Amino acid sequence: MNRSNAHGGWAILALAAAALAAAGPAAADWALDFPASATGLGGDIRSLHHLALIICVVIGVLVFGLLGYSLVKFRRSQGARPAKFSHSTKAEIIWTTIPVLILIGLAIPSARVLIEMEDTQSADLRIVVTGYQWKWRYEYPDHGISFFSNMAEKSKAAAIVGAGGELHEHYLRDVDNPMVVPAGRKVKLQLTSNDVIHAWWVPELYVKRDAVPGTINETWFQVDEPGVYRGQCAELCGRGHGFMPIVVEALEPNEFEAWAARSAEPDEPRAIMSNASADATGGGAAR
Ligand SMILES: [Cu+2]
Repeated sequence: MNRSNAHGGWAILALAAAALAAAGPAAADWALDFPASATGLGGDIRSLHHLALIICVVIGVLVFGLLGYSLVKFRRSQGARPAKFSHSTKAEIIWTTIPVLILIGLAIPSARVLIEMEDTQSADLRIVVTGYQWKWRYEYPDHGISFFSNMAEKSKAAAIVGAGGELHEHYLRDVDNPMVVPAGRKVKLQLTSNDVIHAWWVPELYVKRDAVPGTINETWFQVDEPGVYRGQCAELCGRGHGFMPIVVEALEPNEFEAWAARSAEPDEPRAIMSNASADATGGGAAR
């Protein structure tokens, strides 16, 4: 590269930096870190991530700092002479022991969290989640409730050019029938799929699990506070992948029981008792 080319390169870089700096509105939504957790276990997962990240950053700064320092301090132009030794038992013990201690320090909390994540026993409620192209079906076997969860009509209208829909606050993240769960109770999910691989993902619940045809995957969560938690399919599953959002509505346990009693009645539109009628309704509401 000749001199004028080099100058041209810097000018382009400076222009690009100026353009990036000017893109203020795009930077407004910029954020660091995972979302705050709505579940106790999610908080543990987040803390574990922070612990591992801090250890990695400290190691990275130390190693690259030492490397940079050595490169500058012991450069040939300063008359540095390389040492002649080829083995150092002391150094080998140190550089083996320290990483082993770090790994043990990480393995203990990791194993604790992993075991808890996989422990779906003694759940208070079981929900069977089935992925479809492109919607979800939620079944509550103990309550006789089963219904489809489609993207809300409002988002569908907004997704079609010329349909006159508005880009509202929860555009593409609204459903007609949310999954309803009791807050403060352990909810076990059994996930499967009717066609291709989908993934049920709600970031604030720290739950993301694949829904695979012919297989049942299990996971669980326990929401601390009543509220609405949103997510989406996280496995590229076809044309409508971006249009099968997830909404979890956590209610007080007594409100949940009331909802379940209401929904288990056959004339309630959101509750479909038999598979045959469920398929008919779901098919009609499909995109
Ligand atoms: Cu999907």
